[in-house]
Amino acid sequence: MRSKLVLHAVDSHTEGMPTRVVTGGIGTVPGATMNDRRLYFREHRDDVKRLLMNEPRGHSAMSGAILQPPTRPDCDWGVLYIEVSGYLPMCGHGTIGVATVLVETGMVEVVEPVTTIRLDTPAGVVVAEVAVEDGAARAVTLRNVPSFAVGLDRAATLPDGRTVTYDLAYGGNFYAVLPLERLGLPFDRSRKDDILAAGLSLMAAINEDEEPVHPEDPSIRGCHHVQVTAPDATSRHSRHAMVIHPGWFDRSPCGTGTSARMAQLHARGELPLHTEFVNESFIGTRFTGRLLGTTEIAGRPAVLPSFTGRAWITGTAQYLLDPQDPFPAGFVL
Ligand code: PYC
Repeated sequence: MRSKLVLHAVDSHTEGMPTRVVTGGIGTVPGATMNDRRLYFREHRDDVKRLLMNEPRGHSAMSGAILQPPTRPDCDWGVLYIEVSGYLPMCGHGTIGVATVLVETGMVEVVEPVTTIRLDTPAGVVVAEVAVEDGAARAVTLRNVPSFAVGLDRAATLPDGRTVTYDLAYGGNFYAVLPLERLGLPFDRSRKDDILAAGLSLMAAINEDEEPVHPEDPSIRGCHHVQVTAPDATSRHSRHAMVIHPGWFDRSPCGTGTSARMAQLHARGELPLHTEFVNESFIGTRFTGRLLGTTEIAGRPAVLPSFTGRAWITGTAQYLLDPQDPFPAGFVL
């Protein structure tokens, strides 16, 4: 057995969505902040991301997180998020996977009934409160980064000439939110290919018209997620399909998407603070969220979201790269 590298990982899933948590083999990525490290990794180590996420070691909806020493003294661990599609500033399901792995492998001091872990992410500090019972992580509640509505009732013109209105909100990534029926489609998994195509064309139109940019960090930009809601979605219990660039669905209820959705509902006056909000994924799994308070981001009103979900460890692995492997960075079909 020969290998050019050995990457240690603990694989998990959060409410159906995988997170490959890389626990060793990368070293400390250069950068004064986790966002600097995200940009460095994107520029210099993309082959490692592609090796771990693409086929044959991953698949077209693969997602992962790389553990790092924190860049700030008030955090326990740093996290970089990787996906088939790139490098997210923040990922909710991934962070729930990370917190579960940290507890269940003993990589943090485990305290029952609640272990609190402070995570240094490219989008800011995220606090994980892990409910622990007999050493097992039962559920994880995240206090996410400040989230805000960017605009309500914005209009985009699709390639077929139709104009569609949508809301745009930030919850660690930018999300377009709209009822699926506005795209002329039923909320039906048998129409998933049509839903993906429609979501991706709206995403392209949004980025072409007016690419969103985070007001405090211009490196966080672009709408790569479209949250299309089911006809029976309410401001207390929403069901959605999450279309993600370049063409896959989140299997989990999407933590940053849940945060953006709560910010959007709050901006519409439909979700008060401290009120339970259930967000359901395309496969029927759920996160339960609530807004803990308000704040400001670059002078605009923002909210402080939290949400709870569960993750399970599915395996441990050492990923290798044989020097003769014809696909050193994997491939996407
Ligand atoms: O849970 O935040 C999330 C997420 C983003 C993309 C996939 N999952």
